[in-house]
Amino acid sequence: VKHPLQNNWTLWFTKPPSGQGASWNDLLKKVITFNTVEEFWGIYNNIAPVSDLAMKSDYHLFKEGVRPEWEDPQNKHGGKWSYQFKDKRSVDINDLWLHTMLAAIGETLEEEEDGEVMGVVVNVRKAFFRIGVWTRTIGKSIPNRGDGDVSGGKGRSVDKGQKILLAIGKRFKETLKLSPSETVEFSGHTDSAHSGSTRAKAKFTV
Ligand code: M7G
Repeated sequence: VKHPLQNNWTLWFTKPPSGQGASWNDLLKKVITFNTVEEFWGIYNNIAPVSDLAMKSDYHLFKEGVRPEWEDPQNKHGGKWSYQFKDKRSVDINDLWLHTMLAAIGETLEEEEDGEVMGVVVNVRKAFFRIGVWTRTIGKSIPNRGDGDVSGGKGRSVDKGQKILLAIGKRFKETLKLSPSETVEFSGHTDSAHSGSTRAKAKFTV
């Protein structure tokens, strides 16, 4: 018997650049799409653990049909919660990434009707590991509908939109087993794209 997931998920991998001139698009590779618990474990048990990945690698686990990049129409007005583990040697990054993936596919990061979570990502960098959760909105208006809409998405009030995002941040922080004195940070993708990096200024923290 196979246990179906609520959504179909696609695993992506960002290859570290070898030499110069490789673009983001050359390096981002789709690995596989799945929709059962059993398939998830089959894949998980057959790919390299995060701790074995080369510097500048990423894994992305996104809902099928959403590319793990700012440019995707479904991410365009979104943002992400993230946390950087700077003490790379003391953190069990494999365990934290596994639990982040399980929270995503098990749909425990949000309420079913929220529809905010697009995917989760882990970045292997020289000075840190970073885990993030991408959201569809930044908790307020999605512009350019031409109707002056100022809702928090899906006809929500801005207040409700921000509450939903904060709740996702809290659950993400729990998933990462962070102490109360540590904070996860939220930033909008537009800021990330402009600064050319995710090290953009945080909009809010939890
Ligand atoms: P990062 O992995 O978000 O953060 O971005 P880092 O600076 O801590 O490593 C690293 C680089 O990857 C960026 O400067 C971009 O060149 C590229 N990059 C990352 N993302 C998530 C995107 C994306 O969504 N679209 C494009 N075009 N490039 C990206």
